[in-house]
Amino acid sequence: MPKVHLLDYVAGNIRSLVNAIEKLGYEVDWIRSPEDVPRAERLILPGVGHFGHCLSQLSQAGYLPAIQKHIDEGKPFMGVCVGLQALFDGSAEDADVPGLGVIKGRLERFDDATKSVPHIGWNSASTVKQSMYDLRPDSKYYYVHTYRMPYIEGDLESQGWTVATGTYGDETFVGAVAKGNIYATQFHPEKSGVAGLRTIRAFLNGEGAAALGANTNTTDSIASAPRDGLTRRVIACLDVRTNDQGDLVVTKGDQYDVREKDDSRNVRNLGKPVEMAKKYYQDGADEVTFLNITSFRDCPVADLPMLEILRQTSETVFVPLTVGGGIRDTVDTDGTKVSALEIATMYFKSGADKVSIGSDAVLAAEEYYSLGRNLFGNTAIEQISRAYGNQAVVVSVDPKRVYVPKVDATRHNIIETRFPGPKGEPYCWYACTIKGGRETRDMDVVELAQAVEAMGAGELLLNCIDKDGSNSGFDLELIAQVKAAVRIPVIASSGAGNPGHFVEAFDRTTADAALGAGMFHRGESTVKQVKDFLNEKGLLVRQFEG
Ligand code: 1PR
Repeated sequence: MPKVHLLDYVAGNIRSLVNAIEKLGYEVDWIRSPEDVPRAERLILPGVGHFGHCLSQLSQAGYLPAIQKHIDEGKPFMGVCVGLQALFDGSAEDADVPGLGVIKGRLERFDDATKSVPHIGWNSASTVKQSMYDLRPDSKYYYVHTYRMPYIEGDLESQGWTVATGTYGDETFVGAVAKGNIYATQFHPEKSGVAGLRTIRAFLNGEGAAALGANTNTTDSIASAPRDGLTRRVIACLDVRTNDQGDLVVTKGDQYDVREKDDSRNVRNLGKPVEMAKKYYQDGADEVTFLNITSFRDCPVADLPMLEILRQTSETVFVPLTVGGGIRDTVDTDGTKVSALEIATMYFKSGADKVSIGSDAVLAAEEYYSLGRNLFGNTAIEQISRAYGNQAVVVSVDPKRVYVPKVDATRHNIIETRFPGPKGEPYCWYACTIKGGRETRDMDVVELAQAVEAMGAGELLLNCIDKDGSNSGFDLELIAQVKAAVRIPVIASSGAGNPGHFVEAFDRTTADAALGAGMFHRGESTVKQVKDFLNEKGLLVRQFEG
């Protein structure tokens, strides 16, 4: 099997990259010291997390001269995400740490005045009438980043680079660059489905470099490329737990009750997690989320069944995988303390791209406010986002409505609702819950959202207990309240019953993504039908490439 060398320089969730390379028939060999670099024929520099952290690690370990030499010798080199950013002079993310300086320019932060940051989701990598590693104008690629290289027409081209761009809001940025033996992508090709595998293949087999710059029929100029190429994300969610027979099943509740309504009160069994995730990927899901809703309390941490589910799923599903449930400091069955960061690391090594934190986030937010909004770096959110980047940390929120008769009836952030309470109350606030909705806390959803954003969460998965399993549509009032409170992306969840509900979420709120569970599991609509309907209504979606 032909080999490709991957630089293993920093803790990162790069299992997916390995899986993608192996899927293409190549063997991964690890570079674990600068002395190993000269034996690499093709070298990939993956990168997740913080620019300064990655570059400092590379520099301290003595990698930078070795990488530079590899590049100077004309051997194939590919950088992914921070691996692309590393090629530039530097980044505003850490102004004190220099990049490799192979490309002139500095990265800047996306402007979050009118859009969510990080930029998360499927966007274009468009080139101007030029072939570039099999990137295609109609394909979409998965990006997740806060800093970007602004695209100035002609600038990089005048230095001999071929450039592919994406556009987010009114900002056009560098999505990929290539010259000679160098290819680098801001997006994650290993998470970009078939389109991503295609571009990795073009790097590995040398055809991308050979054809670089050849004439194609793509866009005339970047200015004429479609504006704002970010698609509406559709996420399939699988709630996983053991049933009464001890089997691991996908289940789905109504208002978080996952047992049958008949006398049996069995846990609803809707299918097998790995099979269902694969089906949703093939239907065009933009992401798949697994929530371990019982946390498998009596099992040694290293044997968590979710780890095996992730390992198997990530071998065939090349879109981002999120895993949630039980991510908190804990004590193992043998009495050993295990930190939330260690649990997250195990998940990342098994193929997860993001972890989702529920109960622990609420408790951490309570502490944040009780300590006068000060942070000490010790919460699970802070630790995991520091090590893996904000984009790797999702906070899953399980709020439920509390109705009040008048504006000053509570200290909480209220809304005036179009759906009054049982006694006609015209206002409500959303109380955060923990332990799968079993315990309600004196914290509202706005307080939680703002606290976890301050801690470094990269995204919110906004469930709603009142709506869960109802098939009656998302709680648009809740989504609007949370979106107005934070800058990070918000995933609308709970209540989806038909494709029209997804259109509503995107048309009537600024939700960044929308998630469905029961309607997909029960076969009422497929992910494809949802995306086709969004497309019909003029909302940009990623078309699945088989
Ligand atoms: O608290 O960090 O251990 O995380 C536990 C995780 O498990 C949380 O993300 C919490 O939301 C989830 N969870 C706990 N109990 C349940 C339950 O159902 N009994 N599931 C549960 C939450 C909610 C959604 C669901 C949407 C869409 N599931 O993810 O998929 O509501 O459903 P629908 O489209 O069918 O309406 P921790």
